[in-house]
Amino acid sequence: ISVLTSHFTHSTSMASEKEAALAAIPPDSDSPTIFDKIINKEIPSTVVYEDDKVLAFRDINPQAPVHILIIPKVRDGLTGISKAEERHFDILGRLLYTAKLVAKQEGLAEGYRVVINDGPQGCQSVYHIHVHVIGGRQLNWPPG
Ligand code: TR5
Repeated sequence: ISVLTSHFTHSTSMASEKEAALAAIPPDSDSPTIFDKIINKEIPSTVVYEDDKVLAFRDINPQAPVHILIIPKVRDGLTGISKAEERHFDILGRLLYTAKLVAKQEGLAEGYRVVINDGPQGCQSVYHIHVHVIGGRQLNWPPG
């Protein structure tokens, strides 16, 4: 165990993200997540956009100068994009449209990336659907 602990302590951020994703609540779980506390303002976050349906706030572990998460205020079973149903059409459209609004607000005129990670292999670590808006530097493709 101590060897493993030591390994993880000295692992790269990529490995620790993978570790967090693997340790996260399983994809079929409907348990509350940390984002419920952010929505309820029980935990502080830096909100950059909010309306009655969505909340956008700065990622606590930014991967670029601009890294924002956009989430629905009501999860309604949308733990991830793989759980999308027809009833989610409106909120899914609103999440993507908000990505555009936020990117413009952040001045990302040269481009940016919109990402939804799904499941363990997608490195999803929080099972409340969220759209990442990442920009402010040259991004690489393909991702890791
Ligand atoms: O890996 P996925 O796609 O699931 O993305 C989850 C994101 O949530 C990661 O980029 C984390 O850095 C981010 N995250 C996790 C927490 C958190 C956060 N962003 C803002 N504020 C946060 N708090 C207060 N707590 C977290 N655990």
